Amino acid sequence: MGKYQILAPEMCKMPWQPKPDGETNHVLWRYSENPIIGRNPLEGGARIFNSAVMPYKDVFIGVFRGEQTNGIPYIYLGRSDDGIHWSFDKDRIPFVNEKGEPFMPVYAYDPRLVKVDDVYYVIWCQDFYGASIGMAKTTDFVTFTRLENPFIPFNRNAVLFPRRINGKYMLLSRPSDSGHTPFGDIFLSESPDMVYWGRHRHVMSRGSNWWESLKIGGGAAPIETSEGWLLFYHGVSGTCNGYVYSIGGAILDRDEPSRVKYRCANWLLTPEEWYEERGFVPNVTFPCATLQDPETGRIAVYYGAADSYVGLAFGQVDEIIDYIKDHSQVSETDTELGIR
Ligand code: BMA
Repeated sequence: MGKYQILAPEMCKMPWQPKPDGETNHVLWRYSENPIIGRNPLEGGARIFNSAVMPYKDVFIGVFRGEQTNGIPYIYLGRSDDGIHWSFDKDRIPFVNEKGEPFMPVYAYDPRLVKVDDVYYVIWCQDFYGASIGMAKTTDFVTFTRLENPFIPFNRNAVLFPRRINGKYMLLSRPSDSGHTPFGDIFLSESPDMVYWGRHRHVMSRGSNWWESLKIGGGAAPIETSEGWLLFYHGVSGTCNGYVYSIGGAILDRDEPSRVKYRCANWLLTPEEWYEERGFVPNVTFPCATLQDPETGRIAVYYGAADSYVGLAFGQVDEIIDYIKDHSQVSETDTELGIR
């Protein structure tokens, strides 16, 4: 047993590679065979990135942002035995409405996949007369029924918690504008039924640190640990040559997750490799999912790279939490409840 416990279901197998010798600057280290998904991964799809995976039965399943060859993003279903080598359905996920009739979004990107109770929820960004959040549920990965859109425009980067807290579903989101938003902070909303959302709270604002000074947004579904909810998020810096997206880490209070207990002043991963620095949009590392094993404390982070590829990075829960705590810098707007 390690120092901190991951409070999540057991994982029978998960992708893993030990930390390379001499690795000093990273508590998240990259899989040596990255990127795990390259260009033109499916017919009619030029790039897959910013995607989310989960264990399902005895394999892995995932929802993948596929940029079609006409440039419009959509969500595709993928399956894998090992979490590394993926095969994709040829067709886009066929969303339906509650009557079972086809109900496809105009476009769909940056999907997250989270299981709460016995239901799998897909959450993404879509057009709702402006960019906002779309949601659907499935129990069998065959029928995907869309739910009411939780928020009016403009909003992005919605991330659901993997369990209810005090009986309520909890969703992080990042209110924004209609374009390549040059600002953004993370908020929390709760719902009794996944339809009506309210009791909104501020969680944390863009940081005083350079790498996350422009905007931030939720990344992977928070991981429950004995120390709090471990959140991997993205932080953006606006350089003279464009945005740079890095991966940050914070720990939220377990019962009141709008309170930030620790927030790492340093990035955990930033564009350094060719597949992160070079692509359709250079200098992007964008986390959307993790796999974690309570038994060994291993964590695998799936991230989009340069809006062109999917990368995989690994870490150990004890080392990640200690690093976040040792380099934590929290402000009053981080630690307070977040209501004014
Ligand atoms: C954000 C989102 C992400 C994308 C990133 C970098 O606004 O659109 O999908 O990875 O920009 O282009």
